[in-house]
Amino acid sequence: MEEIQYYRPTKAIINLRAIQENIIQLKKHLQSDVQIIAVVKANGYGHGDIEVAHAALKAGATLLAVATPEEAIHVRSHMPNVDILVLGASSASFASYAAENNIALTVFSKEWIRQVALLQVTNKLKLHIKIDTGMGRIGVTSIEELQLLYEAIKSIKHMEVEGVFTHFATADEEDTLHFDEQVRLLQAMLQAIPVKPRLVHVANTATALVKDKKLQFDAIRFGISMYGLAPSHYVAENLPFPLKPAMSLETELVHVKELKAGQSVGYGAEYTAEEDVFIGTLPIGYADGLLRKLTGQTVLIDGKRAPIIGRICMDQCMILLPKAYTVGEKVTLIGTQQNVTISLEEWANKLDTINYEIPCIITNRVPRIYTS
Ligand code: PMH
Repeated sequence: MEEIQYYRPTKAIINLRAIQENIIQLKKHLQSDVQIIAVVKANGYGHGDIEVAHAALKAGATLLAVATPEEAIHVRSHMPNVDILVLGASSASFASYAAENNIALTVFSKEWIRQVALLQVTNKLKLHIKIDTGMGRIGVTSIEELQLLYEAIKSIKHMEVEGVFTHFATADEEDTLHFDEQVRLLQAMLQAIPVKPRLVHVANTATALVKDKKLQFDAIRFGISMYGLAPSHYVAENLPFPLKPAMSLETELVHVKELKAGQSVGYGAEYTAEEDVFIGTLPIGYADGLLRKLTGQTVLIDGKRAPIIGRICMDQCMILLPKAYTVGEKVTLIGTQQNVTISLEEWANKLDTINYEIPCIITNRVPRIYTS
């Protein structure tokens, strides 16, 4: 493949080896024969769906999960043979493409089955029935609804119930009240299906890592911790193996200047130097995902923390330097320099959100560079 030349030093480095090691460790933790579904939706949680998918399959994952038909089409266009499951709702009109291209779809409505039946799809359409046991998002909510849906699917020749699944709302929390109720409902619902489908999968990362191993069923859907991040503080404290974060975010100083006491920086002239200081300009801004609320967040330069000062611009921001560094000096926004680490969690705390959101907000303008 032709190497793309980048003329701006801002890049997200994705360590594919870390992704593979997270999967290899997970595999050791799983009961034998439990398959790993690599969740590569949302462009692989911002890490790059295709590259992550290849790495995950090499490390032992057997199936890919995406959220939307468009994501499935994208993966299929690069990977002709892998099994793909769309976890979200697909419009009935996608069924023909899905059947022709071996893409399994999530189903939770009899009406949807009726609409697809009218299309007279001739290839086999693989379906995974979604049961809503307490997430309240998509899925059948009663045994009766489940049985009617199952019968509707069975009545159509080219449709196959390949899987059945549910999703837990609180698997990453210490309190198990809601979780236990979901498990109870799940068991009752599973018993109502006459023939067990090939793939029962209910576990997300948190369930797979810290819950009863029986809930691993036939496959687990491995998302956040494949990327080396823990789903919550609670899970982080109870991990069965250490995780390796895959993404770091780097750039370089593109400009360095001395600011005299009283001079200011950026829109709104919000930062004013109290003494003579050195200021560095970084070629990264809110259009790259460095949200304006990250003012005050530190970055690493020469192994030291330096704060982002003033308002973050669309494409650039300024940092307060500990001394006069030269243009081209490496700056790490997420990652490690000389044993000092800025984690995605640190950004998440600053933005009052969860680590899941951080790699997703790093926009497409930031090239993903892969290392292994
Ligand atoms: N399965 C489904 C249906 C999901 O929606 C998700 C994550 C996963 C598996 C993977 O979960 P994990 O990353 O915790 O392992 N979905 C979402 C979501 O919709 N918002 O945040 C995470």
